Amino acid sequence: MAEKYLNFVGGRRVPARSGKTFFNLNPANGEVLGEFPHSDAADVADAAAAARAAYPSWRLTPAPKRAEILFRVGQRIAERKEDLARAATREMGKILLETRGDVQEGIDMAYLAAGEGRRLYGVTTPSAMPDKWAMSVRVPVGVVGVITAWNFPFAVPTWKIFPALVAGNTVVFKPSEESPEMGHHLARLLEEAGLPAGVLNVVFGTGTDAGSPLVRHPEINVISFTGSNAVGTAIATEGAKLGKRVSLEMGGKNAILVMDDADLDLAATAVAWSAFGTTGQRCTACSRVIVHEKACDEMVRRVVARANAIRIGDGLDPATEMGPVVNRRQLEKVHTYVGIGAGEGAKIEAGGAPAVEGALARGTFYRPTVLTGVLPSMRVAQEEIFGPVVSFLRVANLEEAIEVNNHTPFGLSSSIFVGDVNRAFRAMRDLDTGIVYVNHGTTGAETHLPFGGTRGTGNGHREAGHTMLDAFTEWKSLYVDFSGRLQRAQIDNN
Ligand code: UN1
Repeated sequence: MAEKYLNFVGGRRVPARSGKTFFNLNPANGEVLGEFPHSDAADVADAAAAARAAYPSWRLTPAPKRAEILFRVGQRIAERKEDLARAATREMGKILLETRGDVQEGIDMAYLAAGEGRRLYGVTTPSAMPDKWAMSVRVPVGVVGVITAWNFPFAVPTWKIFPALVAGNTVVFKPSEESPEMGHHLARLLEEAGLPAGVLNVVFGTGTDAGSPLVRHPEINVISFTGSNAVGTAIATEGAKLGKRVSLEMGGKNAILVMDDADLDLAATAVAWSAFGTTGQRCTACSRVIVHEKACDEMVRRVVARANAIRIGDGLDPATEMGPVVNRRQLEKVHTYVGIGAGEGAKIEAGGAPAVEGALARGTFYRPTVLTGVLPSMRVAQEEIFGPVVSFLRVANLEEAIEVNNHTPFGLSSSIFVGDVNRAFRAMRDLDTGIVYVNHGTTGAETHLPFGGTRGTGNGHREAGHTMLDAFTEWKSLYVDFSGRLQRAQIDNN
């Protein structure tokens, strides 16, 4: 019997009003891990009402007190890191080494956001008038709707929920239906750390039935979303009509540039980690290698050797180096893209098929895949695949490499392997992505730097880092006139 989980609304655990449920499956073997409420608009309305009711007193709770809860959450996550990592591996597949990192990112974020409780800096500035004080402060926006993806089922929700909470907002959180258990654990940790009832509410379910009503609900002031471009664009459109603030974190088509003077061994290791880590299912995953023609054949040889050597299997097995793709639909999508690439003229140098031998047949596994002869305009070089597939594009020089990198609808992360410091700085300046790495792969952003991308990756917001509060606060300007007379700005002083 699968364990039954409930929504978390106003501090109580409740089923969906409809009584409907869905099952959470392990992508490594099809095992049923849990049964969760399949929520709809009625459940979202309950959660939004609870969040609204909790808002007035949470807003007025001193920020350092709000932060204390986050410090305690950070400690509790650290104590439970291994169990949390195992739960994440079971429900979404990536290997334990990486789910430990996912949980660690949540710990880092807890301490980072908690630190804001004693900062939350405003700005003071002189008034243009005598005997008058001027300053601006951050204030919470209200109720925040959080909708997240399954690939970082712990870290990414913390990037949104912790800053929203420390700033004084209350939250309704809809985790991905592919990773609901981690949403449950996060809520439990916050509850145990002393978060008052209603400040965080969780509704489980699908984007269509629970996510859309959350976006449309009038009590939800901000939507913070991580997921696909199609859904993010629909949320932005809906949010614009309703006058909501929408912060979007969407796809990537991230590239590693490899120049002719690069350390090719290091570059190949970084390509393999960035392309096949998390089974290629990171929004920061490397899906293109843009390589100088003099280094191309050698790079292909090295990356193909690494791809063929990767041990595929259940992420709970310490010997496994790459886990499954999250579900069958995604597996089919990945395979379809490889077919499209081959149809467009790319050569499959490694992988190119699901992995089905022995116990792998029970899960949704795909072989690490390397495509060569890819041209910038091909669909496999333009569209996000979100699987363990990397394409090689050959270029003549740095300028062409940068041009090719920037020629996609996305701009999340990019990287360059190069020895020459002048070329490194040119790349840092001209690569049009929100994150640029030098002599490092495209994944592994740290929580205390802004995270996000240009062009189709987002809508201008950056998560975490010193920008973490921007999506979740309004600026309020305050003027205090202590002259005892009416002073007319722009008139009396000119
Ligand atoms: C994501 O894939 O949605 O930079 C987030 C990284 C991780 C976060 C990835 N720290 O790869």
